[in-house]
Amino acid sequence: MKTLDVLDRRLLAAPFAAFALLAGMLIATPAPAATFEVRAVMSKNGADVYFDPVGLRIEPGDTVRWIQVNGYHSVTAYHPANGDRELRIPERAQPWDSGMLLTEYPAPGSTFEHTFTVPGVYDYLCIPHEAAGMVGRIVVGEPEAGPGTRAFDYAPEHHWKAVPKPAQQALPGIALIMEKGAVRAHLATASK
Ligand SMILES: [Cu+2]
Repeated sequence: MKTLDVLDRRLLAAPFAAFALLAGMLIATPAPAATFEVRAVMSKNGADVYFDPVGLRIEPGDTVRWIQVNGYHSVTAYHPANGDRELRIPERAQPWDSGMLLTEYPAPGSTFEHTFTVPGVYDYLCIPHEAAGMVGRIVVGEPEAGPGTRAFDYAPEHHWKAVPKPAQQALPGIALIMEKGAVRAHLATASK
């Protein structure tokens, strides 16, 4: 146990320095990373498709696990690498695309996970249902002034594929996400 040896020597030689070192280690220790679940749902009559919660606040290092409950969906970042879509995740962040999830939960192939390390706002979509407003938003740490905070079509010179109106309207406001932590999908709480 090399670390303990070092600490022992410090404790013998300089108790106050050792105390300061230990206190510093305790303060610097980040909260353990958490995993949050988001359900990808199609209503029984097939009319409604949504992610629930549709808005989520997490901390850097946390993971989101999407679960395909009914229907067939993807979990895809708004990013030019994904079908030339508008960049709506932090510039330094890696885009992701689950591809079509193959089965319904709990069968294998029904979940997708992504770990978020760069703070900021992340918008994502379901490729088959983007036009129906199946999108979600995740705030990692503090929102910062990245692409996800900007108005839609903020860079027309790129000729990115526009975010459809129903998708724009389905994305919850950043302030609401910061306040609530998790914003439930309206359709998830509707009685049908
Ligand atoms: Cu979908």
